Amino acid sequence: MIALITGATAGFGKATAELFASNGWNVIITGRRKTRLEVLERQLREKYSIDVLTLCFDIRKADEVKKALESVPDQWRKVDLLVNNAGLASGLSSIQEGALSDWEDMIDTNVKGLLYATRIVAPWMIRNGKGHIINIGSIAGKEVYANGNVYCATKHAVDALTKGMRIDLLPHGIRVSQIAPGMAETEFSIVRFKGDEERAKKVYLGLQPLTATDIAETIWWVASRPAHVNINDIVIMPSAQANSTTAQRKS
Ligand code: NDP
Ligand code: 8X3
Repeated sequence: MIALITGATAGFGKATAELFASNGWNVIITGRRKTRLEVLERQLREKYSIDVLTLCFDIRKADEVKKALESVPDQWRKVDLLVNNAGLASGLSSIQEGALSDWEDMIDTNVKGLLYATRIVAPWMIRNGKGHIINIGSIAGKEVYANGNVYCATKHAVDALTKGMRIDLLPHGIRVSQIAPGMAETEFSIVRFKGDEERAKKVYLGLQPLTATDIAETIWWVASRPAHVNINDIVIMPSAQANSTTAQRKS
């Protein structure tokens, strides 16, 4: 079995690559940070004796995505699972103050990047007569919160695209699922706040957030249902979080 996981250099993607590898899957891991990919490839090969293909590209760039994925040898095109995970939030600003570069980054990564990868891998799955695509959405794709405007819009787009993809790929026997997490402590907030680790830590202050492993296990569960079962959508939250704006924090 083969899983292609975008954004496998950190957080959910890395934990997912590890979990699938530990279950004997071969994995295609992608991201921009080449050294991290190489280290992960070595670790997975040594620890689990599986095969790993590393593809280093910027998912915002259609030509880079195309070049990398079209370089994939035939035996690797039998992808059973595509996890569209690469994504980010950049900044947390009102609509009147937001930076255009942040907006472009989020739209290009979370929406266009997901589309670029899907546009190439879905035809492989159609040719193989089977496949499963799991999109990583967010609670931000179900609700909108103050200053989350464009990030929330990109995740609402992932929500809509998941539903659309499910319809289009139905005749081809390809399952399409979404997992929409609430607060999870990864590099996500450090990226959102441009490397400000102190500010990032405050996001999770006084509560126990989800971990990357929680999400990897959810992805595993969704991917390992019997062939006649599709999990359309899962919203997964820390027990201390009720919705985007309501969390119970200990002082
Ligand atoms: P991390 O920041 O820990 O990981 C993000 C991953 O995405 C990295 O591997 C990064 O790789 C990759 N990525 C980002 N931009 C690009 C790019 N331009 N090209 C290629 N790869 C890219 O965050 P998470 O693991 O938390 O996030 C994973 C997904 O989950 C995202 O879609 C995020 O929106 C979503 N999510 C996160 C939540 C959270 O609270 N953490 C909650 C809900 C959803 P590299 O930098 O090496 O390119
Ligand atoms: C990440 C969760 O609440 O920061 O998608 O938008 S949130």
